[in-house]
Amino acid sequence: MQTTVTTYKNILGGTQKESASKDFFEKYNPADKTELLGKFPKSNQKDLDEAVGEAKKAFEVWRYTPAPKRAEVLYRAAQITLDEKEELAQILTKEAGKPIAEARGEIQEVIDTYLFFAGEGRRIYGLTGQSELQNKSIITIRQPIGICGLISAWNFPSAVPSWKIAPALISGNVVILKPSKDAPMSGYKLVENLYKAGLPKGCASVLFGSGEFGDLIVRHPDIKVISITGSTEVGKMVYETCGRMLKKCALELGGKNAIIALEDANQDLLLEGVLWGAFGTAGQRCTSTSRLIIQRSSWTDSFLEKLVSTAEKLIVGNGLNEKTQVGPLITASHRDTVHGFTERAKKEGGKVLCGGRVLTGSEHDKGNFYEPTIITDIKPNMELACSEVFGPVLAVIPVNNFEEAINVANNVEYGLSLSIYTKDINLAMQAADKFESGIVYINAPTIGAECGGAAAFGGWKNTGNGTREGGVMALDTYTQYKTIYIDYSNKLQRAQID
Ligand code: UN1
Repeated sequence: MQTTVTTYKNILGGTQKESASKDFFEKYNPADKTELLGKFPKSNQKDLDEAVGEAKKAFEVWRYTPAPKRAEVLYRAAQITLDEKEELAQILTKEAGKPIAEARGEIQEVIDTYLFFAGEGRRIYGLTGQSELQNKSIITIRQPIGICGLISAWNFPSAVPSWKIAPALISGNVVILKPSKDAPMSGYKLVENLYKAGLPKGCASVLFGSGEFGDLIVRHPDIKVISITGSTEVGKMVYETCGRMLKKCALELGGKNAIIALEDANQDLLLEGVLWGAFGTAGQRCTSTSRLIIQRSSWTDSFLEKLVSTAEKLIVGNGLNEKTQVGPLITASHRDTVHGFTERAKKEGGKVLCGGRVLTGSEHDKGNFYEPTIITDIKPNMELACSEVFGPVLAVIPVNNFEEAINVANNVEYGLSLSIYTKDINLAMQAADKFESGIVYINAPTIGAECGGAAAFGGWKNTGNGTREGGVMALDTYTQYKTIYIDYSNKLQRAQID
């Protein structure tokens, strides 16, 4: 029985503030629709203008704070996040539904992200080069851009905002975060903890709202950088607006990721990898494995049987239960969308090996649960082979050989994460070369990207616009170059002009 419901405020420039709209939206637990998790403000233009005003003032201080000092805030935030890891993981599971072990992993990702970008505070390297003239130097430095509008998705409501916040702040920018209305609390906690860690007032705001409010952020003339994780459809609209306004824009959009299983694959490893890639987070990752492209071989049938029998045993339920392996889908309407894909796949000739139904009965009636689903005999041009489902539905596409497997893997509009299971190093490396994707895995599933150093995260084709989160490359979104010529010849020198 629900007793008290928390009514949240925005964090506007460092202090809690009600929205000028005085209006709210409600957020329920996807595993238990009777549990109202909180009421959140529906922010409007007035709130945004106020947050921008605070951000502008803060930027003038933060941009001139030495980056190693800025880093200290991230180090402290990492420690606070570690101290509160369990509490934050519980909040995450309640709002996004993912099993608690996955939620703990996601909070660890926040910690790792803060630690990595704090380290960058002692680097943020530019470049020095050679001048065409004597007694002249050229150095190029990176400088912050200003106010960054960060719009995040519900499926990674802690890690993904941290991928945006950390590189933005370490580079000297200030941020306004709009968490997804379907998982608003984790983003709020992130910013709250940054303030606990000593972030100067105004450097970060959290404004709650829906997609329409996100659009106000994208259109605000004083917000100079937009980073959004969401659907390809929304990303295209955002990019159009940013294009017109000449804003920097980072897009992390849809995926249709695949594992290729060659006939020499280690079957035990493959089995685990496919199950985790397809059904981890109930398939609600932009990196989820939604296609298994399997080379026809003597073991294909027995492997699929084993895959099915293991998938059928996965425990689907409330993520707070330590035994749960697959949580709910985020909303009932999203579950209906997922179910629509399986229904249409059946009509197109797909053969359902397991799942394909909305889960009902006892605990399952309370939430948006869907059976882990495996559908085989999917042809490369069918809807299930091409469209992003964002749910626990795996399309099995049998192929005859390596070349066909590569062609099928690339035969989609998206290009986020592709994987190959083989013991043949030559074929593994040829696949890595030919895959049309930003991320490649060899003998590991398509999920589980890291955030540090070389681990650039992002996709090719309709998955994005070429920007990257994670890795040092993330700094490209949040910095602009400035080239400084120093002429110490004491005379007017002219470079070659003919
Ligand atoms: C996402 O689904 O938007 O690689 C990000 C992974 C996670 C990130 C997914 N670390 O699966």
